[in-house]
Amino acid sequence: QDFYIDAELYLDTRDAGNTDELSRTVDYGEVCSRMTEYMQKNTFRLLEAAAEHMAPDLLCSFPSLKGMELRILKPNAPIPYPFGNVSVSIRRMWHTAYIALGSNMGEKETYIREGIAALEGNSHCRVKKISGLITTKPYGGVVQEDFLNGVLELETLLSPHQLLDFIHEVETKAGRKRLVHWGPRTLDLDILFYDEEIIDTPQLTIPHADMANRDFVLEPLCEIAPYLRHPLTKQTVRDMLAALKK
Ligand code: PH2
Ligand code: MG
Ligand code: MG
Repeated sequence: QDFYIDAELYLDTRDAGNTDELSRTVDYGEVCSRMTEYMQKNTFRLLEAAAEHMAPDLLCSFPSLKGMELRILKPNAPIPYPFGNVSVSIRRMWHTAYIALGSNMGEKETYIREGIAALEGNSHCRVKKISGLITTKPYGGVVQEDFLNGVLELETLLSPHQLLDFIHEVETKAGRKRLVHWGPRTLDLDILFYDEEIIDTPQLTIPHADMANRDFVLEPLCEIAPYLRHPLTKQTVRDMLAALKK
């Protein structure tokens, strides 16, 4: 079948603009070759599926791409009426998320390091920064072992709910059993922030609702992102930590 593909690429062009060097930008010819190859090698029933799979392939193959709008058009769709094209258009971006890391059972550091490795092993995730790990007293009233805590910064193509499903999978693979609410755990991964998004669904609350009361979150977060602002209170992480210490 014939397809037309229309791709709008989002990237910082300033450097290429100033230097006039092709190596400082994305070569649109290479992008076209990759898209053509992708459509020849893969088969999908739906235009939706072709777009959904091709966008991350491109965003992972060209690291300076921050996002893209991708439209796949089918000029010869089997519709018994006169028409121009049918098309599906999607916009996919790299998003920045902060994830809290916690463990208070067994080899705590190993659980956390393996959790980080699992995130790094997902092609739709890139771990950008990892805080130091700190030992903390259990918070929340349950008598249990001390925790090891940290925070990481992640770039991801996953949506917030996809990211939540993925970190649950990683927790489960670390042998996490949900027995006591706020009880002992091999590995706990909590989404703190996802861009500036505000989400409140039964499954997921972003920003993390209790962050301002948790020094074991704010301390490591302040190490890697002190001037990050809470999208609701507009406070920086640094100010949240100072307020909590008071
Ligand atoms: N996590 C909890 C409950 N209490 N206390 C510490 N110190 N660290 C944690 O990660 C932690 C906790 C529930 O997620
Ligand atoms: Mg938690
Ligand atoms: Mg959790």
